[in-house]
Amino acid sequence: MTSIDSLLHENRRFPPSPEFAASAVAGPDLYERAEADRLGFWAAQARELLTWETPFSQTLDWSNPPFAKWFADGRLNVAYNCLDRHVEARNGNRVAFHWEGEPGDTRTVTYAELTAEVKRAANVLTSLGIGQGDRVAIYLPMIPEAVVAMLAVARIGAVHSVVFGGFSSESLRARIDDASAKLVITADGGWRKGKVVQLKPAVDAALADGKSTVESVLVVRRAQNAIDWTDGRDQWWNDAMAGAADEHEAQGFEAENPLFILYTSGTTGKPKGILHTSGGYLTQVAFTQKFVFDLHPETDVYWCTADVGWVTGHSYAIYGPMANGATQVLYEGTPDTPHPGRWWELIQKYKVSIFYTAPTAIRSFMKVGREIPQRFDLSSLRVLGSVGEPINPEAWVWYREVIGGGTTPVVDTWWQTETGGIMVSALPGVTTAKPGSAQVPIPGITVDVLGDDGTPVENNQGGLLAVTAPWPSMLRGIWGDPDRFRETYWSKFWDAPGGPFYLAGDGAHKDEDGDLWLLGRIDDVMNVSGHRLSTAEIESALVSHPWVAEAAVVGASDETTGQAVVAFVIVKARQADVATASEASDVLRKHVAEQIGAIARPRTIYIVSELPKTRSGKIMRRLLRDVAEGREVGDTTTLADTSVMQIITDKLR
Ligand code: 6R9
Repeated sequence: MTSIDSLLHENRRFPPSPEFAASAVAGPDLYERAEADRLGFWAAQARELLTWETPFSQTLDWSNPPFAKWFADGRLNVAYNCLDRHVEARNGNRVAFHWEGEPGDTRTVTYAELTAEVKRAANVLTSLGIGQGDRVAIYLPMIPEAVVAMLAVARIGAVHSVVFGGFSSESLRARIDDASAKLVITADGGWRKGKVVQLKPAVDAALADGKSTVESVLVVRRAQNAIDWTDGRDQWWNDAMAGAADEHEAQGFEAENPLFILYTSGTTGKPKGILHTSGGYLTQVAFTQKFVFDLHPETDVYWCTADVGWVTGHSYAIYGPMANGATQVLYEGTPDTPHPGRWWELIQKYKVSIFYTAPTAIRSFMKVGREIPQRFDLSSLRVLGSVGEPINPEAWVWYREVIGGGTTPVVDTWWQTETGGIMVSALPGVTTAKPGSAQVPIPGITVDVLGDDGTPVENNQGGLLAVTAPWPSMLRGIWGDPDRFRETYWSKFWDAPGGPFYLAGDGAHKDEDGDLWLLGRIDDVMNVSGHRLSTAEIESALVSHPWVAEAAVVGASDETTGQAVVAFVIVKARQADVATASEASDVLRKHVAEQIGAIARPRTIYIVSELPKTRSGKIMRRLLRDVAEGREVGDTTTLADTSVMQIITDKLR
C-alpha cells in the first residue's frame, strides 16, 4: 500500500519577532532542560508552579502500567492553588474574570471575592453531605456559578463531572448513573442565541423515576424562567449560599486524589468517563497555560471561548488560568448574538491580549468576511491559540492577519480530553511558526508517529500518533472500566519496542524538520485504491480555493476503489452566483487534483448550505457518510442544530 500523505506544500514561515522573544516567558532552554532530565524537569515545574501542603519526594511511579502515579506522596489542595494563595500573595484585588452574559449583563469578580464565594460553596457542599471522593454532576450554563461550583467541589476533595448544558436529559442521566453522583448543580436556564434555554426540566426528567443515586439538586437562578420543584430534593443555590459561612480552610489531599470525570465519545455508543487527578494534572495545565500562551498574569487579559462542559473549558478556562492567577473573560453566549461582531466587541471592551478558540469558529468568521472584525479595535491581542481540530493553513493565516493584525504568534495546540493538557504546540517567542502544523511536543512530552508494528515511520509517511512516555496530566483511567482503558489506548502498542505507548487515535506525519502534521482521527483516514488519504488534507485543499468557505470530506465505500472521496462544500456568499452547483463542483474537483494529486480528486462534491456540527464544533462525518453512501441518516441528537441534516438531504434529493 502506498501512502501519499500531505502532498500539500506549505512554505510560509513566521519566525518570532525579536521584540516578542525578548519578553517571552518561554526560552529555548526549556527544551534543553526537559531533554536532559525529563522527570527532574516535571518535578521542578510541579514545585515552582504549585504550592504543596506536603512536598512530594517521588516524581513518577510507572511500576504498574498503564496506571501512572505522579508526585504520589505529595499533598495539595487544587482550589487553594487556584485561589487562596493569590490572595495571600496580595493579589486579591486582581480580577479573576470579567463575565459577560449573552443579554449584556456583566459581573467582574476579583480573586478575593472568588475565594470567598468558593469557601461559602464548599461549606454548602459539606452541609449536603458531600465529602472526599463523592461525585457531583454539574449541569450549568457558562455563568460564574459554574466556576464557583467546580472549584468548591475540588476544594473539598470531591469529584466533579461537568455535563455540557446542551446535552439531553438521557445523556445527563447516563452520566449521573455511570459515576453514581450524589448531587446535581444546575440552573433554571441559560441564554443562547437570544433565547432562554431551560436546564432544570432536563434534570427533572433525568431524575423522574426516583431511582438514581442523586440525593439533592442545587438550582442557580439565572434566566428567571418558571420551573418545577421537588421539595426535599431541590434547593436554591442562592439561598444556600446566603446562609453559608465564608470561612473554610482548604485541606491538602493526596496528589492522586481524583479531581474530575469528563465524558467523551468513543467509537462505540457508550461515552467514556475520562478520569483526571490532582497534582500531575494541575502541574501540566499550569505549565502549558504559562508557556504556550506566554501568560504574564499581571498584565494580560486572557479569553478562552470554550464552554466549561468541554475539556478545553476545564483546563484552559478554569484550572490553567486560575493556577497562574490570570485575569480572564468568560462569556455565556454565542459568537453572533445579538450581532456578528460580538466576540470582537468583547475583545475590544476588555482589551483581551491572549485569545484561544477553535478552527471551526475561525472558518465561520472567514465565511462572513473580514469587514466585521475590522470594525473593532483588536490591537490589544498579542497571542492567538487554536484547538479542537487541524487548522488549515488558510484559516491559520487569516486568523493571524485579520484577527492578529499580521503580527501575533498563532499557536496550534494538539491535545485531547484524555491528555488533560496541551501536548503538541509551538511556543510563542521561541518556535518559527508553520501554518497548518501543530509542530512539536512541548518540553517534557515525547510523541512519535508509529506504524502498525509500533516502530517509527519515516518522515513524510503517515502513521499513528502515539505518546511514548507517561505525562503528568494523563488520564488515570476510564471511570469504572479499567479493561476498556487498557484496550482502547494501550493494547495497540503494548508490546511495541520501548512500550507500552499511548495510542492517541489520530493520524499524523512528521515533515523533514520534524514538525507534526495532524491528519484527523484514524477513523477519518480513507483508503482509496490502496492509497491512504486524509480527510483533513483534502479539506485543506478545498478550503484553499477562493470560492470555498468550509468543507467536510468523508470516505464513502466504493465498489472499485474501496473507498471514494466525497466532499460537502459551503461556497462563499459572494461566489454563490458565479457558477451553478455543478460548475462549481467540477472546478473544485479539478482544484483538489491539482493540489494533491488525481488520486485525491473527490468522486462527488455536494454544494451545501450547512454542515452538521456538534455543539463543540466538530463536524459529524458519520452523518455525511450516511448521505454519501445513500443510507438513512443516523442518530442526529448530538448536533448543535438538529435540522441541518434535513436541510442537506432535502437539497440533494
Ligand atoms: C482538546 C480537544 C480531541 C481530538 C484529537 C484530535 C482533535 C484537537 C487538535 C486536533 C488537530 C489540533 N484535535 N486539537 N487535531 N490539531 N490542534 O479538542 O479535546 O474534544 O477530546 O478532542 O480533537 O483529533 O484526538 P477532545
